[in-house]
Amino acid sequence: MVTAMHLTPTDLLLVVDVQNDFCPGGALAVPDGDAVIPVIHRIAPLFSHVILTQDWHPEGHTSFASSYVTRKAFEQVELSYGLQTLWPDHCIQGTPGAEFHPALHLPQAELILRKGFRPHVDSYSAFFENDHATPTGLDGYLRERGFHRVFLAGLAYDYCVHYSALDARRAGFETFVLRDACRAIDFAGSVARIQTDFAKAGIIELNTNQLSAATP
Ligand code: VGL
Ligand code: ZN
Repeated sequence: MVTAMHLTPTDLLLVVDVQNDFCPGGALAVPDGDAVIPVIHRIAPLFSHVILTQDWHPEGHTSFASSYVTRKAFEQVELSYGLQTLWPDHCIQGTPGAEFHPALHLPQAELILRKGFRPHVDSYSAFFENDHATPTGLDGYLRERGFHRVFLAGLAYDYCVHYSALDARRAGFETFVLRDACRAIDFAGSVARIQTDFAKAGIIELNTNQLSAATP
């Protein structure tokens, strides 16, 4: 059990998909999704570097149930790269649902990484699209910037945070999930399974009260 985590200047806060469509009232609302915002605002000043991700789909995206005649949201379909869950239309490029929640205030963010923009591939992870083959470029960016440890916050714990954390770890970064700075969709008991996956992968779950700023 980790008790206190001292941050260093090469630590990165990765804020995942805090967008209108994932917050209450949005097209794919995560229960209590906007509750992550004050938590993220409290911890962001402890980090020297912040990056945001933005789910960013074209209309008619292959992950939308509406793209199929006989399918409903939350069903699964077999695509060329494997099983894909179908979602209500969400985070369509240039629409209000795709914008960051208006209360999110992180002007210091150094990069906004958009993902899910290829019409035929979904991308939960900020590192690899759902075909597990197409890179987003984030791995190279983080490496070139000299970051060593990635701390994740945002939405949804069981989808984009989950897959981003696994890929960060696989890419060789020490990876931490800030549990109280995330909220989950949690259908079909996904949360309990993910906690086991994280432990197996060597990903550490922390609460934000365990973080402290780097001591100079
Ligand atoms: C997400 C489902 C579909 C997420 C994005 O941000 O967790 N989930 N697209
Ligand atoms: Zn999406």
